[in-house]
Amino acid sequence: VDRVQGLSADDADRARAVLQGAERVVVLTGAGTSAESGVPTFRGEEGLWRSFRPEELATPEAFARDPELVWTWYRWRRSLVADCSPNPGHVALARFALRHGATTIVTQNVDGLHTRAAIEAADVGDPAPALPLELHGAIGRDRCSACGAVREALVLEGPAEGPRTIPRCPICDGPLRPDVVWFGEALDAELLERAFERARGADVCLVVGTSAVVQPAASIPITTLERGGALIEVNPEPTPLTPRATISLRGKSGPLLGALLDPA
Ligand code: BJW
Ligand code: ZN
Repeated sequence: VDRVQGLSADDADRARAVLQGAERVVVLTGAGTSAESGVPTFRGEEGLWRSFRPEELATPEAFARDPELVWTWYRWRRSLVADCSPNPGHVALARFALRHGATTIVTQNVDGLHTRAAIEAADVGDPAPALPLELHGAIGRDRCSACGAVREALVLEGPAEGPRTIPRCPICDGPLRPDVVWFGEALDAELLERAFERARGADVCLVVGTSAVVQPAASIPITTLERGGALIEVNPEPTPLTPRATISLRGKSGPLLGALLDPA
């Protein structure tokens, strides 16, 4: 297999041919896929964690120690995401998945933008083939840390700023938390198994906008490679996956995904 790095028209053409010709495609997306929608990424130049250390906020220990601080961060991010819309990258992925039967979108993102793109792209049709497996949960849902009940969050509960008590479970009065996966917490076993199963069976894994450092998600593309499939990476920066990529395209997901996935 060729290992080509750096963007040339040839690489993009080859990647397009591989994707359009593939029978089964698995797509793994990360925060970079939503960057052009205005959702900050986690790591890098303007990452969310330049001003907040991850271990201070995205862990069960942080929530136990200072739930107010953690909720303030998530409320800010919820209101931010509520003002964002799917970008051309989300739309191209959704349209491709609707058209190209055996495509599975697996996302680490919690922003719900793949789901919104799927519903918009399907119009009056069935969005199901373009709905993502959301490995790290959804920022728009609350989960009770005592009884586990999950509900859609009421985004506009009270003012965005200022001290507030943390929301309580309507069933058991336990403290609610965002329905996301923090460091040290297990991913949903059934979702994870489905993602790896699709990756094992895929002719190509398209990896978009992830730094590929958070496990176990970062191992999904390796599974496709080990089964003889191709790995195509779309990212403005190199990642730990880049040396193993069949084709590595350096650039932003919005324009690149349109070029790779839209019909001729
Ligand atoms: C663009 C772009 C543009 C910019 N276009 N691209 C094995 C080895 C080592 C460690 C571990 C291991 N297994 C587990 C661990 C520990 C840990 C881990 O991986 N740590 C590493 C960091 C070292 N993993 C876990 O703890 C996981 N749990 C687990 O394994 O549990 C085991 C267990 C089993 C049984 C019982 C109990 C436990 C859980 C991981 C949860 C991650 N959670 C977060 C927060 C979610 C909630 C929230 O959002 O608040 O998920 S962390 C954060 O990182 C978030 C993301 O989904 C995730 C990945 O980040 P992502 O998407 O890659 O974003 P960035 O910012 O890193 O990268 C953006 C990329 O976009 C960059 O590359 C840019 O260049 C690019 N880009 N603009 C395209 N326009
Ligand atoms: Zn409860």
